[in-house]
Amino acid sequence: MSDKRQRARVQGSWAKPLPKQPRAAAGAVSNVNSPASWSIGSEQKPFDFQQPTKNVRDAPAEQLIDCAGDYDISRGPSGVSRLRLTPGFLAQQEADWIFTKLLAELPWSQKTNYRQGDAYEEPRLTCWFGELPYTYARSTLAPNTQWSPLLLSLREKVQEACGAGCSSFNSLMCNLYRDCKDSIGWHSDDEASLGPAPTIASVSLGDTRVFSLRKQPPPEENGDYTYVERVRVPLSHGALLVMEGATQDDWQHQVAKEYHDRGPRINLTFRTMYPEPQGHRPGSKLRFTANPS
Ligand SMILES: O=C(O)CCC(=O)C(=O)O
Repeated sequence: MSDKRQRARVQGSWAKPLPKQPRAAAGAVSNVNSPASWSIGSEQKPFDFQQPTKNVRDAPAEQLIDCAGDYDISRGPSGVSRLRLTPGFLAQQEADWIFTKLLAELPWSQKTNYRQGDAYEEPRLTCWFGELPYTYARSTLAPNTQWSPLLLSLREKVQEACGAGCSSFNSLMCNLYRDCKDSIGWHSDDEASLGPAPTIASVSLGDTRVFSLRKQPPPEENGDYTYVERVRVPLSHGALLVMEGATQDDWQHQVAKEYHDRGPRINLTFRTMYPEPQGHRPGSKLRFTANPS
């Protein structure tokens, strides 16, 4: 290939010839040292750079949590929001075996939720264990006390790891993300039936998915999440994540869809449920947040 042709080649295709520049009128100044100017056609206009008067606002950088440890992600009037991550909480072979068994044996089904009167199917499969029903997004998972020996021993192991304050997980929400298109939208686990400042312990099995958190914006932001703090926690096969303190009050979380293939993932969230407070509509929130999807 000639040198000229080689230079004209752009990323595997051929460069289009550049449009002809209008010739500068005779006497027109074309000098990099003169004040900045821009042109439309042959017309030249002076351009004065103005320093912006308003402060330009940057969103805070997203924080990545991917190592074992306790992380205080915020501290506010409602208290400390704490995440405790233990990657490899279950050893690889144990996690493989549990994953295969739960995928095959749990009574997975697709829940129908309601938003402003419209029904929609959750983009994942779920099943629920506990003596009490669990209502969220205007639909109820019926009580189910059929804990298998495997689920009971997992609960034991999780409670031991969580220590004091986690000895009474009486309920388990199981989520199955079949592929990269399955997800759970932004929400907080803050139904009144979970009590104030709930501790929630979540075990992940199968393909890694990103668990994201975003801070609740202050009231003056009118529900705008543009500038809030964000945290990203990749949850791998066998990982344990515990959310504590004010995490459900002050943060929302989600597992978003992904645009690359993902294998199935199971998430088990152990919780302590209380009977719905008297006079409360089932599933009502301690404070208002959007429904998960
Ligand atoms: O799949 C996960 O890691 C999160 C599940 C979740 O947010 C929930 O069950 O409320």
